[in-house]
Amino acid sequence: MPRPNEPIRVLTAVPICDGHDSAINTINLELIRHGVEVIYLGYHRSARDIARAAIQEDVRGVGISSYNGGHVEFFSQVVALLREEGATRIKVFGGGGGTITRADEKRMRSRGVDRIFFAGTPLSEIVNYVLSRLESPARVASTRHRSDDLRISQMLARGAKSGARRRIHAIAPLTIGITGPGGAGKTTLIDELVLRQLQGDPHSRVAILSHDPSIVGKGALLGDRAVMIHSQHDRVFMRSLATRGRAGGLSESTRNYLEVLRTVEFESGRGFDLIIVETVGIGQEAVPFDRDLVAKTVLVMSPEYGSRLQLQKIAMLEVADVVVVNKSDRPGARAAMIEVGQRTGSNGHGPRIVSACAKRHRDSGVNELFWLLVDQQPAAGRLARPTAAQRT
Ligand code: B12
Repeated sequence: MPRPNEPIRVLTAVPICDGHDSAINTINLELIRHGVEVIYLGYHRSARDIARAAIQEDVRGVGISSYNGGHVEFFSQVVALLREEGATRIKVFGGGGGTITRADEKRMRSRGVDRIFFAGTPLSEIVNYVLSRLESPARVASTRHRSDDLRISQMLARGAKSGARRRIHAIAPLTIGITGPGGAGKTTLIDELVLRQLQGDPHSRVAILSHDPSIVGKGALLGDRAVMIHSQHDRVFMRSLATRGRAGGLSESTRNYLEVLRTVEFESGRGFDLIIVETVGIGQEAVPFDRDLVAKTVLVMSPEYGSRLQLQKIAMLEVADVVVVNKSDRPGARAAMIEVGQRTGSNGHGPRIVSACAKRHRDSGVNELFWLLVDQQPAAGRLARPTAAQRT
């Protein structure tokens, strides 16, 4: 579990059927300002999604903001699910203005909720609670009912400490590195790739390491989960990582974490089939993936990169295996495909170039990318083969 001197990580969310996210957005920013790493799951989230994400993210606390009622049951359910999975030390706290009464709070506390903040609470009181009450790592109670998620989380925590080498599966998972400037649609694209993998093979497992930048001298808002839909699936393990001052798009722990994920074994005897590493939004000069870190690299761009001259400066165009020009519905997307083709064709390296619109359901460009990545792998037997519909 996390070391005491590491930044405190908390997960925050708004319950299902509730879109009141204004309060939690304010609280997130205030916590980040005080050095906390906040994994924000977004609004309209089920208790199960929240509990699973909290365990996968190895957080010390879960903060819930609830306004539309049902809070006694909802908060209690999150506590119960965490306990069921063996993660009894993750504290559940939150608020909901005047919609949570003192009487409700009593009932919630009796069911294991750690703290409720009422309307008018100064933000400093919330920050003090998180910094003092969640100061120590959330150690895991000994239970025989540990979920795969909790087991993998513990493996990652041990792996980050020791950096020890481990036995890697005979069939190594396909590891794909996905990078590109902020706003190019990396996270949405990953979610769509995950969907295709899950649909293509009903037993396959996917892991995602997703990076977001730390704010200098402060915490970080790790918000990729809030954008993802398919990656909340039971067969997906996701860990959000803050860069913690490391330049280049990845974190100090990325390599160790990847090594650990490659060794994970499930009851079926299989490991992860696909591991996806997403960098922070990168600049022109960045080449985030060492050759030995991932098997394939994908650069995701939007058509709005500026002039042809700007393309000359993008270092990843020299080394990426595939370049995705995303947002193909935008004006200029066709011209961008031609310009990127001319730019990459001239360096003799020749990455595949794919035009995609990741936000579109069943997009043929995403199908093509998935097919390209999966089919070129020696271990493709264990990866989801593209269906006929996906190949079109
Ligand atoms: C702003 C607001 C909206 C905005 C939401 C904007 C947004 N993106 O969040 C809009 C206008 C969109 C909206 C819509 C609706 N709203 Co409205 N809304 C409010 C309002 C006025 C303020 C809530 C707020 O953000 N407060 C600001 C925060 C910072 O202050 P606070 O609530 O006091 O919270 C403090 C503590 O509780 C604590 N806290 C809160 N959350 C958390 C979380 C953590 C982790 C921690 C540590 C602490 C903490 O910290 C704060 C600091 O002091 C409340 C009424 C009210 N006065 O509470 C109604 C209210 C919540 N809304 C209500 C309703 C009914 C709706 C709608 C269903 C209306 C409709 N028929 O369409 C929709 C539903 C929207 C949806 N999709 O869910 C009702 C809910 C009634 C109920 N539960 O029985 C309320 C109570 C109004 C009322 N009196 O009827 N709403």
